[in-house]
Amino acid sequence: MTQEPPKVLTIAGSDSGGAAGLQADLKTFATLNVYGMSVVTVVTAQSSLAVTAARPLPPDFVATQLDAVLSDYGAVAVKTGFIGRVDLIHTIAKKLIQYRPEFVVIDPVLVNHKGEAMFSTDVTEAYLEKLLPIATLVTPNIREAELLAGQTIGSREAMQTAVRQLTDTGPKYALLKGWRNGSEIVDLFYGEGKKMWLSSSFINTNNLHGSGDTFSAAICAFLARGENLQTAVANAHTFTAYAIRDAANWQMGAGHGPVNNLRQFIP
Ligand code: PXL
Repeated sequence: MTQEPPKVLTIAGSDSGGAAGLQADLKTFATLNVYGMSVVTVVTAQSSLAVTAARPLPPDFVATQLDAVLSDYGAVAVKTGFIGRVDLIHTIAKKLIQYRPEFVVIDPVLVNHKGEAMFSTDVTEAYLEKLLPIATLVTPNIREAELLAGQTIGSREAMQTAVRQLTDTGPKYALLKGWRNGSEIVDLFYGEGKKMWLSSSFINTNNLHGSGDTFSAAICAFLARGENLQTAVANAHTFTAYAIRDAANWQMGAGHGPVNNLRQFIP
């Protein structure tokens, strides 16, 4: 008999193009041999070139989806992706408090791939007030951390200040991603007395759509498989670096294409 896979849930938007959002998460979960579930927050019409429309789902319907999966299957690890609305943030926070999954990874989707803020500041404030306090781990990129921490981040020292500040707002751990230092991309993991710098080579590519989603989904998968948080982050970092490198020269669409989150990976 095949052993039951560990269960993980993404609370995220749908990307009709399949590069980002819950599609990136479910592909990553499957590749890493965990059972993936998805609660949809928003449905987007999206290509590699643009998001042409986005329809948020009503908060009570998101709550009903969460009740359905968490009251029955349950999930060891849960991640949030694209939410973008204060009312949805409140609903999701309430349900996570009600069901208390062991690991909660908050990927605060606040900026687009050009680094521009996508939502008004009340969304950032709602993350700080409602979701970060119940997170095991928060995983902003540099621009998102700048919005959350209210300061610019342009050095290793500033990264250290930002992760300390982020963990002061509630999450046990913070992973700050994507500081470009010459030919290197530097990430910093911090929390509960642990600190780990991660680095990978800068790759000049158009194909990073869904790379952040893939990283946080992989962290959830490794956590659900029983790794400790630091190892889960390190494995997910390696998985994501390979996913980016593999797809660097792909031309899947005319624009900002996906990473290879289907690559077989044994840590
Ligand atoms: O990569 C962030 C992201 C997450 N979820 C959805 C998205 C995007 C970016 O395009 O559309 C649904």
